Amino acid sequence: MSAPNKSFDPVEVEALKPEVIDRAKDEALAAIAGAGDLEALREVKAAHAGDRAPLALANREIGALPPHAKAEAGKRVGQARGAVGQALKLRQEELERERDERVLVEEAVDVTLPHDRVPAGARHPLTTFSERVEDIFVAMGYEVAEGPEVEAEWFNFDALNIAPDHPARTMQDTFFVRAGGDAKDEGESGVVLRTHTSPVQIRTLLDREPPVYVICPGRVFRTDELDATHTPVFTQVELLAVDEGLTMADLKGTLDHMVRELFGEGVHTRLRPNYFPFTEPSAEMDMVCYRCHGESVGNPDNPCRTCSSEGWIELGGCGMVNPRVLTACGVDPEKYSGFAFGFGIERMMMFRHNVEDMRDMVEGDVRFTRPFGMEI
Ligand code: FA5
Repeated sequence: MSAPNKSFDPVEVEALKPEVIDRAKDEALAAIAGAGDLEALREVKAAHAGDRAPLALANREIGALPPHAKAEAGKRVGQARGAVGQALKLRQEELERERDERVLVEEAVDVTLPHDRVPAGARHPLTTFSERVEDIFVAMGYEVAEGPEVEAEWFNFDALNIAPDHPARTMQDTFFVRAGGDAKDEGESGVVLRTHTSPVQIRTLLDREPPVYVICPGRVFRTDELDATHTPVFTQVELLAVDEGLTMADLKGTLDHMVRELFGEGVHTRLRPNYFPFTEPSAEMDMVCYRCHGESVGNPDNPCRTCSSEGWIELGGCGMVNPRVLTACGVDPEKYSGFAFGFGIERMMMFRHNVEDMRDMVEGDVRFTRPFGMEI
C-alpha cells in the first residue's frame, strides 16, 4: 500500500488509474471466458479475484486516499470487482452444467443390458450322454444300480473270477487304497479305486433275488496316462440281466436295440470272441459305423473319418455271466443265466461327436462343453 497522504491527486496513484483498472478488469474477463474447465477457472479466480490480484491490490490503495477521493475510486474499483465476480459466477455455473451433462453421458447406465454376467451352468455332456443310455434301459424296465467308487478288492476282482495273479490286479492298472494281503473273502479284502463298473453286478446279485435287470453307470479309475485316447478317470456303463432262460440271442438283441436308439435305424452290432474272467462265453462288441454304414470299406474315394474306413466301431466287452460269478453271489447257475456288457462313455462320445482328443472331455473347458447345449 502507498504511504498515507492528505493532499495528493488520486489520479496520480498508478493502481487506481481508470485505464489500469479497466485493463485489469478486461484481462480478468478474458481469462474467465477462456477457462475451459472448473480446474482452469479455479486458477483464473486465484489470479484475478484472489488477495494478490491487481484489483484486490487496487482496492487496498483506496484506504489511503483523502476522503473526497475515496468515493470515486471506490466506485470504479468496486464496479470492476463486481463485474469480475459476476463473470466468475456465471462461468462457474456454465462449466458445472457442462460437467454434469458430460458425466450423465459418460456414466450412463444401460438398464436394458442383461444383468446376469455369470453364465448359467450346465451338466457335462458325459453326464447327459450316460443318462441317455440309462433312459433307453429304464424305458425297458431296467433299474439303475450304483456302487461305491472306493471298492473292496474282493468285489472289484475276486468275486468277478479275476484271480490274484491276473494282470489287471498289478500296480500298473489299479489304484490301491489299502493292500489286502491274501484275502480270500470280502471281510479281509484290500481296498481299490474300482477299475470298472462290473463290481456293481456283484453287489446287485448279493442284494436282490433274480430276475435282475440293472443298468449301472459310474466313474472308474485306472493308472493309465492321460492322452488322446485314455484318461485315468473315465465313465463306464454296465448292464446286467439275470433271469431264467436268457441266451446270447437276448444279449445280441439288447445291444442292437441300444445302438439303434443311440445312433439311428440301420445300425446293428456284431460280436467277436474275447475273454473276460467274469463272462463265459465272452465277446467284444462292435457296431456298424453309423456314418458310412460300412460303405467306406475298400472305397478310397469315399473315406470315413469316424471308423477309419473299417466299417465297424469297437464299443466294449460283453458276454454271458460266468456261472462261477453266479455261484459266488448265491445264484443257482442251473436255474438262472445272465448276460452283461460294459463300455466306456468317453470313447463312445469320441466317435459319436468326432472328438479327436479325450483330454478335451476331461479338462472342464466350457469352450468344449458349450456346443453340446445347456441341458440342466
Ligand atoms: C471292462 O472294463 C469290462 N468290465 C467290461 C465288461 C462288462 C465285459 C461286462 C463283459 C461284461 P475293458 O477293460 O475292455 O472292459 O473296458 C471297457 C471300456 O472302457 C473300453 O472298451 C473302453 O471304451 C473304456 N476304457 C478302458 N480304459 C479306458 C481309459 N483309460 N480311458 C477311457 N476309456 C477307457
